[in-house]
Amino acid sequence: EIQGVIFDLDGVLTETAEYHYRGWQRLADEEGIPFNREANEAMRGLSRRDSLLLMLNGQSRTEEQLEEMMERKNRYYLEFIKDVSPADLLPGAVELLDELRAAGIKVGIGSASKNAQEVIQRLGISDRVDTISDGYSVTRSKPAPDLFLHAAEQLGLAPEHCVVVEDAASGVEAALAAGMLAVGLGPVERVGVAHVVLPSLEGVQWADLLAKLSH
Ligand code: B16
Ligand code: MG
Repeated sequence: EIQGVIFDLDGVLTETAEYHYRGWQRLADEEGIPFNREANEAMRGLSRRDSLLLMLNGQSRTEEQLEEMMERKNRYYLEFIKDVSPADLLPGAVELLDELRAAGIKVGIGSASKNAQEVIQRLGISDRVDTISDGYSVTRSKPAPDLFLHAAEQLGLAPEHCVVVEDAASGVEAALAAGMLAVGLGPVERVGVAHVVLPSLEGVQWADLLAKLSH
């Protein structure tokens, strides 16, 4: 029986995934590191540090240089999210959050981002979620299950009673490792190992989703 739904943030409730991409692209251009949208796909859901290490592709940098590059990318990202507002919620997101609330299903956020609190506040959905687990909550990031286990614990629910909604391969992997049901948003090449795959949350109704998850 499903008692809670844990949402990823970037790429699920809002399209900040695009801003992460632009931040990394700018950093890569400045550093003369080859990078493009396709390379960015592999970074979806990964922590800031893991994303940078992937981008560097084995090139060595001192810890100080890594810190500086992460900070620079984050500055670009913060610039992009300055204007985030409720209008930036993806289609279907608020409707589903409200439906879950009405159905007595608990709602958590499980985001690898250290900027999750700010984004959630800007989106105006703070009062629609019961708990937020973010980049500060655990040390091992996705694909480790820790972030979603943290969210489930905050909700007071056993993992098997939770569903995770994710747009990233690393996130779906984390959900499965946590022993939770997974809904993947996006192409099957990316999220195909999830129990249910949907293009987005647009038009998604809880009763339909629940039926699909129960198969
Ligand atoms: P920050 P999510 C993730 O958020 C993003 O998908 C990923 O692109 C980003 O690198 C990561 O957060 C860390 O974000 O640099 O803001 O701490 O998808 O788990 O909500
Ligand atoms: Mg995501």
